[in-house]
Order: sequence, then structure tokens, then C-alpha cells
Amino acid sequence: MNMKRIAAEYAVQYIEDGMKVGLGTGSTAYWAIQKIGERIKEGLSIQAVATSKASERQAMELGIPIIPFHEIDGLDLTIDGADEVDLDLHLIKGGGGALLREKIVAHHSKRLIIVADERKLVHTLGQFPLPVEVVPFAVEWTLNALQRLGCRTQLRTDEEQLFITDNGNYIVDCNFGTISAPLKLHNEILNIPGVVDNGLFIGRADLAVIAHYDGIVEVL
Ligand code: ABF
Repeated sequence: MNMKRIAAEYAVQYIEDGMKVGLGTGSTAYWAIQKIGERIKEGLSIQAVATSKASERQAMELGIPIIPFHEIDGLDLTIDGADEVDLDLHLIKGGGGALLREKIVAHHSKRLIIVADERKLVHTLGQFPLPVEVVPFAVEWTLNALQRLGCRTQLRTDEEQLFITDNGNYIVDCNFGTISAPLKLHNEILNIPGVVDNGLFIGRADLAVIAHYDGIVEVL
């Protein structure tokens, strides 16, 4: 079994009957949703919201009850992936282009459990280009403002077309190299008009389930 699946299935153990659950996005969260679907067939009773159209489709195919946001005022638990996890559990997310919905869902969850294989664990964030969601209007000026923060920017494409998020925006991948002050950078980026949000999740994760290639599952 692959490490992402081991981490994801381990985290699904934290889900209890009656919970309201946030479903993450990406190839690791995929396995958590699959496992939840299995548990639903065994009688688990939960309500869920998804952090992307892709995860929502997967959940509905598995019979996981997806509920409208107006029917609940928050979530008990969200299980999601990440691109980088540091030892303070600060994250870089957004490699899958879903960072805005992921951050909204994480913000309204009592617990956020991150699932990843050991490759995602880093001492310092930034090796992975930081995804930033921006509106299309005046995007060139927004790119310039991001570059002035000290990064090389790349508008994300998908099969030679500009990548469009579920929210109709663009993703800019920002190469900072290393991010020594993630909270400061997070706030500087949010201060740029045209930026919707960025993939720095500072102090939002409560737990990280890391699957190592020697078979050990580490809970941070
Ligand atoms: C999603 O999962 C994204 O925020 C993150 O980029 C991605 C991690 O990718 P994967 O689990 O496919 O390695 O939550």
C-alpha cells in the first residue's frame, strides 16, 4: 500500500458517528475520502462538505452525504493533504489549486488533520513554490507586486491554458526559495489588492499524520 494511502486511512480513524467532516483535496486526501466511503457502507453516519468540485464528485459517487453550507455552522474535523509541513505544523498548500476552499473549510473546522508521506516534512517552508490565488483583473500588476516581495512568479497553466480555480481565479506559483518568516510573508501577500489568498496555513493544523517509507506512521 502506498504511503499516502496509509496516512490517509490512519486519519479516518478519528472520524466518529454524527460528525460533520471536511473532505480535503489531492491524491492523499483522495484515499481518506475512499476510506470514508467504505465506512459509510459499514454504517458510519456523517455529514460532509468538500474543498473542491473534484472531491465533491468523488464523495457523491461513494454515497458520502454532502450538505449545503447553510445547513451547518461549522465542522468537527477536516482531513486534508499538504505540499509541505514544517515542525511547527505550518503548511504550504495549494499544489492542487484548491487552497481558497481548503482554507475556508479549515478555518471553520474544530480540528484540521493533515495527511502526508514523509517527503512533505521540511525544516523550513519554501522549497515548494507557494501557490497564490489571484483575480484575473490586472493580474500583471499583481504579479509585479508579488515579485517585489522577493520571488519568481509563474502563472499556473493546465494543458497550455491558464489554470482556472473552482472559484474562477488564477493561481500564481511563487518561488521564494526558503520562507524564514511565514506569518510575515502570509500577511504581506494578503495585503496586495488582487490577491484572494495564499497557500501558507499558519497555525491551522492540529495534527499531522506522516507515513514513512519504513512503514512507521508518525503523528505530529
Ligand atoms: C491539497 O493536497 C493541496 O492543498 C495540496 O497541494 C495537495 C497535496 O497534494 P497531494 O496530497 O496530492 O500530494 O490539499
